[in-house]
Amino acid sequence: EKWPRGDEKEWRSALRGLDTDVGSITKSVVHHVQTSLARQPHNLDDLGAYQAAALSVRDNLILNWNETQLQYTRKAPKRAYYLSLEFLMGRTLDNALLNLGLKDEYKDGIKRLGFSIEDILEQERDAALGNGGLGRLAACYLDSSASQELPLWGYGLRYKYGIFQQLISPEGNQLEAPDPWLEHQNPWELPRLDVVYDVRFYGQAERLDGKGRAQWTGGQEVLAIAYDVMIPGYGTQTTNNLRLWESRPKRGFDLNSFNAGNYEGAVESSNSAEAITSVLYPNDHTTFGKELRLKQQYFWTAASLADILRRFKNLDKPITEFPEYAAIQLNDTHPTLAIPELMRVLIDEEELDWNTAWGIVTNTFFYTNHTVLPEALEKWPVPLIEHVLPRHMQIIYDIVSLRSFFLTRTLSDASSSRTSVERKFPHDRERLARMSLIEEGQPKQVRMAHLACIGSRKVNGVAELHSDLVRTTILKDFVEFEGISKFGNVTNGITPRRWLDQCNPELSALISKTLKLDKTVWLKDLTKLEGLLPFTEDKAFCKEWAAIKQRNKERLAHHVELTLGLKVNTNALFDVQIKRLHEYKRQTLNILGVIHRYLTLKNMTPAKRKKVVNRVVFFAGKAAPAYYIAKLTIRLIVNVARIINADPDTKDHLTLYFLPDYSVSLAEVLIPASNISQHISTAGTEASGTSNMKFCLNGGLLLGTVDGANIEIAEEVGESNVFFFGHLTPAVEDLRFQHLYHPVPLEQKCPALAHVLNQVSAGLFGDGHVYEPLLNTVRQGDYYLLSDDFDSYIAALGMVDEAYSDSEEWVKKSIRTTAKMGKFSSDRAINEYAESYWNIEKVPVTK
Ligand code: GL7
Repeated sequence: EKWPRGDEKEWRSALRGLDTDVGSITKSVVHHVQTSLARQPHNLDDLGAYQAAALSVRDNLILNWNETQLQYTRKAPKRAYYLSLEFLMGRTLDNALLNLGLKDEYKDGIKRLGFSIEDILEQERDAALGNGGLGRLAACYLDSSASQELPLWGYGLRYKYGIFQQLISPEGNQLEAPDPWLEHQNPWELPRLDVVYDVRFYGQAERLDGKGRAQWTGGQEVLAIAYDVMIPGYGTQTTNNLRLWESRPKRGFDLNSFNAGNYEGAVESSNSAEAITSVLYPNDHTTFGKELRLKQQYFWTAASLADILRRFKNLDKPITEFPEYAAIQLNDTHPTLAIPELMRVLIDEEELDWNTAWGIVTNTFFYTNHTVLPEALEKWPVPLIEHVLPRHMQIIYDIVSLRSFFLTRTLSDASSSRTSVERKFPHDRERLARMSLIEEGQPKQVRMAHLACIGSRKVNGVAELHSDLVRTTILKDFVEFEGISKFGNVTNGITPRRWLDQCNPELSALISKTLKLDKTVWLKDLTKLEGLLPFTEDKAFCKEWAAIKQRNKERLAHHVELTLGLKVNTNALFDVQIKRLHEYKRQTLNILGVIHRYLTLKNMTPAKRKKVVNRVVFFAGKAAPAYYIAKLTIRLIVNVARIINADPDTKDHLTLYFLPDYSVSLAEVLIPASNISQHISTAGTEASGTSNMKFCLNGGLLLGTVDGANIEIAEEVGESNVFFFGHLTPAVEDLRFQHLYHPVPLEQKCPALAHVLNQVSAGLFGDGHVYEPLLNTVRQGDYYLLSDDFDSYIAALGMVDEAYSDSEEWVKKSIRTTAKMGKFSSDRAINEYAESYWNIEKVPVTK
């Protein structure tokens, strides 16, 4: 077909970029005020100004997005797809301005219209489509993919309600309120009403022949509608795509029921279809086997695969070349149904034979494991899958029956070098049972990690220690079966754009000035920060470094005063622990340590107290709504704060805050303000952690256990700049064994901890009875080893005090820490995935 339609000259003169001088920007903002918002200058508030500014910025993103997608289509490179149930994006406007390089222009333009950019940025609601680290990691990877010019798309769900809003009752209980984040229009998404797929649930699957083919019919059909979110790269024109699916009823109305006078029945199908993408499950590290969650997982993987396959088919290549054009990353086991789903499409629709199909599948998928905690390893009851996805259960059984439980590394290998587990380990029945996709029991369950593992080309963990644990514990048998080379490591990373430049602009400016480098250089080659090392000897620089930290502390104090009405002492060490509430993360250890400090201070004379380092402790984080012990920990923190902050003897020396409703935006205020942050999980439980990286990048020191990425951070910054404590991973199992079979009374084992627990029981912080279930987790069994690590924890806190007292040396430690954080850029991580896993290359996009 002829292009363009109409007069080519007309098109050419009209098809050009937008002007981005300040004058044009004000014009464009006002244009959106008038047309998109239909509002008047005289009644325009900050929210309206934000929306108009966002729409104006979006115009720029769309043009880059169009150009990028055109290049991808023209050049037809291999692409990567990141399937994640969670994308914890936070706010977009500030990031878009930074990445487009238009921050100053918009600041001036907005000012000319009588608004301040800071106030406008505050109007934006967080896009909180995630629980914690796993979801935020996905967001950082999107930023890095576009910044590194890599052809990557994200696929997720467009939840109507993100992670719940956390409220704290006067008694200190967490309450959950919905997060209707789409209530005000979302300017950052483009509905693609033409990109629609049918997704089937339930019904019957009938086998057609001996070749494993079947026909799946009946049941319920639901529509998946695409919404695209533009992901701009920093300093590139590349603008990648995050495609989020919304569920809609296929027939908005069942006319038969309607005619029969059953109005409620007629709208019912629409209710249940829409429920699929209604709400993000708020559980972190736990799975519940709920039907709706299974439907979410299938709905999203089926729509995403259909979309990826349709794009591939436009290339007119034989289907066997699919893995040369698409690499699909499974972010944890949540999208594992993509494996049987691709088998279904290849066998039932493309009519391939089983081995060819399995060869394509095992060369397309990659699986990242994000945790070894048993309660987080997904298992789905066989009867549930049979009911909701009958065809997929057949395929899983076919895989189990060793049809394809083979080593098939490359397509050409598929027939030649196949080895079944049975053939490789004859007569080892226990091993077969351990490795099976189906766990025996009432009911039988499908082990999703096993399915993800055997269906993928490669598997990786998210930090060195964690990847070792994956290889030696949960997937050990698979390493022995398939060979070690399939099992790698990609240590997590964070984007320095959001987590340094945006959240800590003063520090960013100081770094640029000192390195004599434009930030566009070092923000994309973070190892350049090493150039700061010589400046630890530069007094003026150190002074400026410390002054910026101080101003960030004041900014946080200001925020607490605005939101909670409380005055924070900024003349103290700021100690921060912010993350999901979980027993393994041991916020309980922290609060018991605070109580210990309080009791110690109470016992001192005023003169002696004055010599102690003043400390302000911040906590923030959400507990899963059904996680009783975690909620009790919040309650204890809030009530300890209530008592301690009001005690005239100690309140100048020790105060404590629980900041409600932790979010990406709150992290952006907290992280730059910290002197020390706590990452104190029981050794071997925190796969990586990523906030540890964010704090250190902002010159906050780390107090932690020898766990996850803490270890690699210490390797980089030097052990003398971190505060390590606690038992090591290899000791954990033995200690747990001792707790069970040779328990030592707590009074004897750790008198200091026993005393603290007794004070809580005795009612020092309100009704002690309330806390018994929490205290008993320590007194009985102590699975997370608080009693083993308490003394060394308190000693480490003492070392922090001592180091902080030497303020000059402390600043040097802070600078050295930032300087050595280059490794933890998500640019490094995404390039590792691109090269060693997906085999994709950069696609530069130029105007
Ligand atoms: C997590 C890990 O707990 C966390 O340590 C890691 O940094 C993160 C990203 O890899 O993934 N695993 C997990 O199940 N959740 C995580 O945050 C929810």
